[in-house]
Amino acid sequence: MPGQLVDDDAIEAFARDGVIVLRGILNPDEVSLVGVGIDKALAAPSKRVKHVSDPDESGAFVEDFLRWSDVDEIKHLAFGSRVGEAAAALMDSMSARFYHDHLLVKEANTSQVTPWHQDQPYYNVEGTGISAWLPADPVPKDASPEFWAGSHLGPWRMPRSFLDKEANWFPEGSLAEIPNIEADRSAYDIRQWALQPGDAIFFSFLALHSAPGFPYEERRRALSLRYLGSDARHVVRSWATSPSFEGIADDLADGDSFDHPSFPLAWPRTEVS
Ligand SMILES: O=C(O)CCC(=O)C(=O)O
Repeated sequence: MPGQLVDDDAIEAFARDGVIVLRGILNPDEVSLVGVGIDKALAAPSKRVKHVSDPDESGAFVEDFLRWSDVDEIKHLAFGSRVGEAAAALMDSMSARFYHDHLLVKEANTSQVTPWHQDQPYYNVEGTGISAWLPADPVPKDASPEFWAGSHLGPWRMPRSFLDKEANWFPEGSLAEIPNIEADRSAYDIRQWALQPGDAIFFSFLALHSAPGFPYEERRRALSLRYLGSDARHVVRSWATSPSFEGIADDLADGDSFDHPSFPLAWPRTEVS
């Protein structure tokens, strides 16, 4: 039962805030899999890899996506750990279908911030979704992701490319812009936590979030595992989503559920090949 892992207070807090931290959700054997999986994936990057920092600035910010089918450690974390069960419980859903994994690595002394954004406007999803951000390395509070609590209840906001701020998804003017949160931080209920490997921040696909650069001598490797609630429905987009699921619109129509081999159930647990 999902309720055994996440109590009613946590479910209520997540519904209200759209973000919650769960400490020690990975078991001791799983903690090291996050870093091993990320390093394996980035040693042979996929065609989706993105370098999201200016080469003239210090450090580097690298992202890659959808590595669960070729990196066993990521597959185990996505489907075999308690993360999927907690995702279902927090979404108040009987199931959690795996959507994708997203690797986000800031090398030592990275100045590049992750700008404020919501995730769902980049996707092909209507309905409920949740991410679990799993650090492979200790993350001090001042370098950890930040979340505007309650923002998941507000409107969808304009997605833009991180570096050049281009509107590559929804057309200009079609969604509300993200407010300038940095200009008046005290006006927002911003949440941030120091993290250890094994912890996870769970956040709604619609929670506005950002992350500072990483001004430390160590790396900040993180894996976001993303899950869909039972009400999630496929939306056919006329643009390439991020990540893109090539050919998916040949199989799933607008409004279909994500019951498809690309999105296996993580909870209840099933055998995933
Ligand atoms: O790791 C980061 O810098 C930001 C995380 C993020 O945007 C996400 O996981 O959706």
